[in-house]
Amino acid sequence: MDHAADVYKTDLMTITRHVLNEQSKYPESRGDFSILLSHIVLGCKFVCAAVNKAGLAKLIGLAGETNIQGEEQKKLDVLSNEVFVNALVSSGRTCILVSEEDEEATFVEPSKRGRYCVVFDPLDGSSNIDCGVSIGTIFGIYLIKDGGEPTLEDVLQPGNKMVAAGYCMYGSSCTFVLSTGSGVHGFTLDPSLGEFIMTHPDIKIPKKGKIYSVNEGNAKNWDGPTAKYVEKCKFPTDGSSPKSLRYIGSMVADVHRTLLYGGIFLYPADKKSPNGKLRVLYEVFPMSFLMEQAGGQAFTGKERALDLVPTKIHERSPIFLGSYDEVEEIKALYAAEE
Ligand code: AHM
Ligand code: MG
Repeated sequence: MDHAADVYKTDLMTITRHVLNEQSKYPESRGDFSILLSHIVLGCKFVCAAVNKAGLAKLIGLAGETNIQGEEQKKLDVLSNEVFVNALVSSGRTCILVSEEDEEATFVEPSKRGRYCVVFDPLDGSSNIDCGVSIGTIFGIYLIKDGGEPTLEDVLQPGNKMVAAGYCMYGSSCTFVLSTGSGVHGFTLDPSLGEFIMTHPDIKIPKKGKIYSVNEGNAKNWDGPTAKYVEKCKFPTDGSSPKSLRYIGSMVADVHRTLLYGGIFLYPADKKSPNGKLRVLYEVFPMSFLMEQAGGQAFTGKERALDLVPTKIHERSPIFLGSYDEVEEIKALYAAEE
């Protein structure tokens, strides 16, 4: 037996190798996607390093600006946004960028333009930075039609038009989860190599789950179906055991757990926020894309989340996503209301 192979895994599936493998299925592919992705991965590695050093480098703190949602922006948000914008523009493969941190979409100058539009939240869950809880980057990718000037219409597309989506979680390890439309794969950063190595091939979400994840502090203002669903989680009427509640308040971490362990994550509408809190383009769509690719479902309370057609780049939507059977229950409760 090969001793080295016994101790070390010697055939490593990096993200680049994985994407190149996938691309080889399409002979017409020009390799642009793997270049784009390598720039996104670079951004994630940078943010991962910055998050790890945040306490030491005194990077945490208010940058004295507010973002377009009127929230206080932390320095790490600003830094992460700059890193991703620079990495994406310099890839030469993008034409439009939509970031949670920028009010307007960025149209890449013609000399650096490519065919991809990237929508992203560079550092989601920033209220968790100060206490060291997991945070993450979320992204979705669209392809513009060949020829023609890019316009905002190219990103105001339903999620079912995305060609890829993913997130990177900066937690106890740095985990990158990606779907290019043929399943969901997870990679973990090996800090000694500086490479993401495939650790979770072909993730499938369990069909049923034992965990629900929601900010119950908003319960007073929930609509009927949400209230009924959560009540059933706690007091099931079919003889099953009550579900456990897990809520980190950091979408990437809550969705990552839901993907691996099953269950449901919900950020519903309420009387104060009739469209919920989470943003369609760079939070709801990428996570819904991943859920469906993993065998789960994503629903807005009205329709399949990926069929929603956004009209504004920072639009919000209620979202229920997770195990197939759990989302089926929510859908039935909304259908009964009609
Ligand atoms: P952010 O983009 O300002 O960080 O807000 C999004 C975050 C999500 O990560 C998380 O799911 C949600 O806000 C939590 O909201 P709440 O504190 O209302 O439960
Ligand atoms: Mg966010």
